[in-house]
Amino acid sequence: MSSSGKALAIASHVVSGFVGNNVVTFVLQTLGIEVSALNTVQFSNHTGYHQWTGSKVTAEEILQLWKGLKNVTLDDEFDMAITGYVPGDDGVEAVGQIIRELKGRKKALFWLLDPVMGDEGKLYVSESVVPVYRSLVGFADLITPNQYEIEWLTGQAITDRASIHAALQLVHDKFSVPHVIITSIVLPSETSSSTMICAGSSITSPGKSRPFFIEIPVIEGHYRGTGDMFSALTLARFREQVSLVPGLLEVKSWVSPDDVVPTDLPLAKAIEKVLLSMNLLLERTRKVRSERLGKLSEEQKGNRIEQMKAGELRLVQGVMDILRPEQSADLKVF
Ligand code: PLP
Ligand code: PXL
Repeated sequence: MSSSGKALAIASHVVSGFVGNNVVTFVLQTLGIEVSALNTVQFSNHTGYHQWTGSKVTAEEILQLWKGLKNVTLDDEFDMAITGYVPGDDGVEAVGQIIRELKGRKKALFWLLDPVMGDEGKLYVSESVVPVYRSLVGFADLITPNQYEIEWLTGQAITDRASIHAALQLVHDKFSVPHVIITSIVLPSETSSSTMICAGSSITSPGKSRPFFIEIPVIEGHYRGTGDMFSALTLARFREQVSLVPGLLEVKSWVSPDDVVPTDLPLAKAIEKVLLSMNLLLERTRKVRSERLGKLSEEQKGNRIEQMKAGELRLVQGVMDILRPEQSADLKVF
């Protein structure tokens, strides 16, 4: 497989279940990327259960772990970094420091930044995190905000296709980020309730970029860890695409013809594959959830904990959805 290499993954850890680094590690390893996982929280389970034990990792502890890697020269092996949920502004600052050091050492280090801040109108990090992300985003090679997060980052409200376009352009112009994907956009005016939009854009040459849109079916139910799965799949699949281009991870300087049709963009090709995997794995998860809830009494069915347990991503069972989505779609392996 063309995708090999080593990634530093900074995200949360749960003892049981599939969010954060449990997802990122499995997805990247399945697709042939070695992972060093630096955990930003250690909780018993994800917060959707509304109760958990454990603690956040402090910014000092994050930097201490980074220092430990440097002390034994394990820091010079990474050619990718992927970062997700970090709860506080000092933690995000610490992540920024790590990335700056990594990039200072190896210019071609590729950083996928998922600026996890909130969803569906609610912030789930402290508001003080927002300006820190704004100050760091220019170091990223690819960002994967959702609709709510892109609004916080750019100040551009997403209401229609023109505003999606404007937000994508702002990411390139204001922050100089070469690649961006906005996930799970819901536009009542443009999409039916059964679909949502994933919109992306890559800079193709100085001052020019190519946006694209992909409409995807919404799968019934709310699942945790989907953003982590999306960003890990995106890192692996995009790397497969750009590794076909001479210059390998020098994505910032990579130039494609401006007349490339959007569907030929490496980012768009990668995202098509990512969304196929997402669709298969979420459909698998939905089926298991519905079977499990179907076996419960009405009272148990209404219990939040039972609902969360039933809806954990079926990641291990879905390894083929991740590895070979085209074949998995044909085989319908369950
Ligand atoms: N759900 C589905 C079906 C998706 O395809 C994606 C990404 O496109 C997500 C969720 C992830 O979105 P978010 O970053 O809002 O968690
Ligand atoms: O990205 C999802 C996620 C990550 N980390 C923790 C979470 C969740 C979603 O609930 O609780 C700790």
